[in-house]
Amino acid sequence: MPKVAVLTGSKSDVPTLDVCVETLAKLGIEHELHVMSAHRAPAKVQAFASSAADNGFEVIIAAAGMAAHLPGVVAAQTALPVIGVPVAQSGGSSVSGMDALLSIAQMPPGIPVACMAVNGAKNAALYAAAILALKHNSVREKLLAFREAQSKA
Ligand code: RP5
Repeated sequence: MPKVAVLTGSKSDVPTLDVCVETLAKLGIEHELHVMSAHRAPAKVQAFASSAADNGFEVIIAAAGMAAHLPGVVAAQTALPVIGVPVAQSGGSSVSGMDALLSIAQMPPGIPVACMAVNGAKNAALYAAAILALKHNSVREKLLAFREAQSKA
């Protein structure tokens, strides 16, 4: 069974990630949600990222706001695909997520991170599913059914 890690930089980001976790669950994808800040808990991030592949994760989703370094810091320590979600909280950053968007999108050459839209947590789950679908037929079937239902709706 494929497993996805959903990481967030703060407990305050978790509500933004609800739709990501719900979508992964709908697609039958096993996942774990962990809060770990690249700035406030760097040792925890290093330990998790460097052992993620050995611990059975195949894709990592990392969400953060403001100077959103979590996706890039995670990507620097694993060869797993990392999907970044820039977070804009109401009453949070004064620049509406542009800070997090650019922090995640503007990775230097050599360490890529896929960057979703600001608060694009649902697409992060769907993109993770698309990656897993290359190898896991059960995920491919659920993803195709999701797309079909979406078109009909
Ligand atoms: C980032 O700083 C987090 O991802 C969060 O979006 C932002 C603010 O964090 P809190 O002060 O709400 O914990 O690291």
